[in-house]
Amino acid sequence: MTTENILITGASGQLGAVLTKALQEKFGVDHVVASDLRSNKDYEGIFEILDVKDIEALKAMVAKYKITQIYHLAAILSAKGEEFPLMTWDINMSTFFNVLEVSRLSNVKKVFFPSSIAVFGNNIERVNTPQDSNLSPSTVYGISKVAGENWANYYYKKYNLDVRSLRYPGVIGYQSLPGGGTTDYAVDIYHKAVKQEPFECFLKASTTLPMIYIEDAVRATLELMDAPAENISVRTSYNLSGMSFSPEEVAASIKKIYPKFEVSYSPDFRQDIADSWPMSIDDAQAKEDWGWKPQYDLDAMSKVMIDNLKAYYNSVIA
Ligand code: AKB
Repeated sequence: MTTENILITGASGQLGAVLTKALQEKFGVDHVVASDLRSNKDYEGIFEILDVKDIEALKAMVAKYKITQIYHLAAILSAKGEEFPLMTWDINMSTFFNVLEVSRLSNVKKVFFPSSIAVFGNNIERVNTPQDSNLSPSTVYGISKVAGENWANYYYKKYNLDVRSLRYPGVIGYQSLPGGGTTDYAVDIYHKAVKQEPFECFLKASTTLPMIYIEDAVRATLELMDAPAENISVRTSYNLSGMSFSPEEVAASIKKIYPKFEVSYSPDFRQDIADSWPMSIDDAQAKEDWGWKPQYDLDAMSKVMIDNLKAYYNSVIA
């Protein structure tokens, strides 16, 4: 019987929804509180409407459920964030400050903070980008993640708060539609293929980016949070990778199943964001510290994405 009580913020988002289910399986449905700004009628378990910008509401939620771990997923992503830069900064930073402050002043023992490949910018090695590369992000989202990483490290050193973090690459999953990320073309392309519709990509065909299948991303998160504290040598954020591919490579993988699938390329403002990010990531430190090892490559991901999206769209049509 666990003594842990888990709070997830942003639980209705792409990663939040899948991570919440994994946490329910690990700790039990009654020990996991999912939260987001709006109600989620499809959710099975404890769900609370929570604006993490409201520190008193967060404090009350932590007390009500005797929370011991917080997974803080609420944030505005890279592409969406560029539409409203100052609002993105305010939301991404004020919510994390509230999580850090409420955690250190209550019985919260562990905090997970999602960082991103968006922390990287130009003037670095873009192939196998090292863990300790210079961080000069080109987006407000990336700036907020660099700041968040350093605040995580500060709260660990000053208050001994066990904050842990991963620099997620593009996360690909079938459970939700794209949510404002530069890598989200790689989610939408599968939906179009299964619906037998042509796909227009907002990046150039050759734009290679680091990616990860959502099950690998969730497993990495749980393995990081489960690792003994003494094994955690990185208190800003760990580089993490599953695979790297370009739009033309994922299109070729899909065409092994849908030979007639048509893809065109019309780069927009998101091309500049993608061009500032790594092409592949060196996650050797994660492998060394807590045994990270991805299980999905591109073709394995394409199969599971297409199988599940076919089942979903068939159920919708039926
Ligand atoms: C985005 O594209 O903004 C996110 C990310 C890479 O952090 N998916």
